[in-house]
Amino acid sequence: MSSTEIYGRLKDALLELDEATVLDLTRKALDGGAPPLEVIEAGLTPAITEVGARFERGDFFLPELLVSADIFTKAIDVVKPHLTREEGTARGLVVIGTVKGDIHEIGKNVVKLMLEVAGYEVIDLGIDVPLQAFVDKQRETGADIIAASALLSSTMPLLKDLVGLARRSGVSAAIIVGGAPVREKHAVEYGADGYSPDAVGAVRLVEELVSKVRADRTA
Ligand code: B12
Repeated sequence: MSSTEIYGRLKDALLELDEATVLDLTRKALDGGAPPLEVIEAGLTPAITEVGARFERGDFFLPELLVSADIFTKAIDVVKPHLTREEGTARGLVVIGTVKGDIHEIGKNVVKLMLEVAGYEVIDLGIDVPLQAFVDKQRETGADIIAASALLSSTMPLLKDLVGLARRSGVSAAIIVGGAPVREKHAVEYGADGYSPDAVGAVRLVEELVSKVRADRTA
């Protein structure tokens, strides 16, 4: 079976909430030599995204969402030991979290994982994180980047509040934002330093911004 076929079946299995098959196909893809990052990006992420689309269409309900989120997390755990991290000192320090009032963590966790694999140290504040906690942790650690995730219309405006709070507090880190409803135009409106619609883009963004932040600090 080719990787593409496996990913197609993987999506079907997740939509059927068939945990054993999802985990089995994830292992098959890895054993067949598929790169672990590809398994996450091309296999698992489109599958959970389709779950989201079905929920939005009213074909799936909360119980199915919870089960699929749990299966997705277990599949990521299968992939994790196959990921080789870039060796050496960390390329930068990132504080990440999902903002107050929001408990969505799947996307944030994928971004965190990709950053770690790319050689960054990531401090994960978790979900439902008060804005002040992002600022306090950056201050305590001297992190280069604050990365904030929001998935609800009601919590998206907090990204703007976070940028405002961080700027007023004189934080010397770049602030990046993301989450399914967030678009480039919001990031611009909020005054954030960057936005990406996905985890691969988030890594690229962090790469660019860490150099910029460090150059600004020494200027
Ligand atoms: C899974 C899910 C849940 C799960 C979360 C499980 C978990 N452990 O995270 C559960 C069931 C708990 C849940 C709860 C709720 N949910 Co919900 N949920 C979803 C769903 C279906 C998928 C989200 C997801 O995980 N996607 C997969 C990941 C990989 O994608 P992602 O999060 O977008 O992340 C990617 C990018 O956005 C980006 N990214 C993410 N974060 C960041 C951060 C940075 C800095 C960067 C650069 C990039 C980045 O990279 C990621 C990887 O590629 C979405 C639908 C959707 N289409 O998004 C609804 C959705 C977000 N939920 C919704 C709602 C309404 C709720 C509830 C209020 C439902 C309820 N009635 O109780 C509660 C909210 C509780 C709360 N206070 O937060 C709505 C929001 C509507 C709105 N406009 O506000 C959505 C859009 C569904 C809908 N259309 O109704 N949900």
